[in-house]
Amino acid sequence: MSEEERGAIVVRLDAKGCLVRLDEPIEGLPADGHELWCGVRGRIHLRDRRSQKSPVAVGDRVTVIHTQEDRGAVVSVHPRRSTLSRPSKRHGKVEHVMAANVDQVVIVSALDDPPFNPALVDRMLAVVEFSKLEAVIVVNKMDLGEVAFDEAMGYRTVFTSAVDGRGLDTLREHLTGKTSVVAGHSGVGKSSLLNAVQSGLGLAVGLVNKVTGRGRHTTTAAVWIPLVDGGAVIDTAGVREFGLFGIPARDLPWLFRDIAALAPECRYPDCSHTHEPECMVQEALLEGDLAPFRFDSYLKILESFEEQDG
Ligand SMILES: Nc1nc2c(ncn2[C@@H]2O[C@H](COP(=O)(O)OP(=O)(O)OP(=O)(O)O)[C@@H](O)[C@H]2O)c(=O)[nH]1
Ligand SMILES: [Mg+2]
Ligand SMILES: [Zn+2]
Repeated sequence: MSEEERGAIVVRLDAKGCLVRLDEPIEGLPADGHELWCGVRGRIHLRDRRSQKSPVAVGDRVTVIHTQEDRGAVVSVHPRRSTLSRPSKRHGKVEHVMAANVDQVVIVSALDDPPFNPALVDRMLAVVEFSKLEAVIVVNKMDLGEVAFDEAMGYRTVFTSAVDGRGLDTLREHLTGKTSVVAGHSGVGKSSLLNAVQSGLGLAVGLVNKVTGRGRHTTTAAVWIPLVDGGAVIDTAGVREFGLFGIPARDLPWLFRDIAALAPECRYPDCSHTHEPECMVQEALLEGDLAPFRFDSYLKILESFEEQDG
C-alpha cells in the first residue's frame, strides 16, 4: 500500500464507491491485478453534488491511490472528452452521466418483444447529435420478423439477432477500436448482443415479461468492458424513457439530421417547421420525402419542451 498515484478507468459504480480498472496491475488484486474498489475523496464529492448525480461516471479516467488490501480511493477525475447524459430520475435538473469518454452510442431496439419504438431511437439520436457523438443503430431480434427499411437517416444501421447470429460480425466491426455505450429499452437484447460479440463475458440476461411485453431491467448498472480486439463497450441498464438533458428548445431542429438538411431552404432561418409558411420540412412531408414518424418524434419532443417551460 502506498500513496503512489495510479491511472485507472471507472468500470462500475455502486452506492459506496466505484470499481476501477488500473492501467498497471497490482499483484493480488482481482482481474489479474487490474481491479480495485475505490471510495471517492470528499473534495470531489462536494464539487459536483448539486449538478451531477454522481461525482464519477462509468468511463471516467481517474487518478487513484491504493489505501488498503483491497481498497483504494479516487483522488481526481480527469476532464471528460465526451458524455452521454440524461436527467436524473429523482431530480430533472441534475445530470446523470450514463457514460463518459465514449466515441459512439449504439442505440439498440428490438424488432419486437418489446415492440419497436422509433420515438425512443429518435430521442437518443437527438442526444447523440447534441453530444457530438457518433451513432450506430441496431435493430435486434431479426429472427422474429422483417423490417421495411434498410438504412436510417444515413446512420450506420445493423440488423442483428443474438439467436441466429446475423449481423454480429458487422456489429463487432463497428465496435472494434472504439469506445461505445450500448443503450436502449430494457429487454431489447443489449447484454445478449455483447455476450454474442465477445465470448466469455457472461453478462446477465433476463426474459421479457410475457404479459406486459417489457424487459425486467436485468442490467441494473452500467459496466465498462474492454474488447479483446481493441476498444471497449459500456453495457447500460435499460431505460423506460430517455429525457433530453440540457438541450435548449431552439437547438432541436438541428439535432434531427434529415430535418436540419431541409431547414436552410425554409423561408425563416429560425423556422420551427410547425406552422411557418414556405417551410421545406412541411413540403417534404407532403411529398413523402421525410418520414412521418421522424416528424412525429420531433413534434413530441418540442411539445415536451413547451410543457417544461410553460
Ligand atoms: N428472439 C430473440 N430474443 C433475443 C435476442 N436477443 C436477446 N433476446 C432475448 O431477449 C431477452 C432480453 O435480453 P437481454 O440481453 O437481457 O436484454 P437487455 O437489453 O440487456 O435488457 P436490460 O438489461 O433489462 O436493459 C432475453 O430473454 C434474451 O434471450 C434476439 O436476437 N432474438
Ligand atoms: Mg442488459
Ligand atoms: Zn421550416
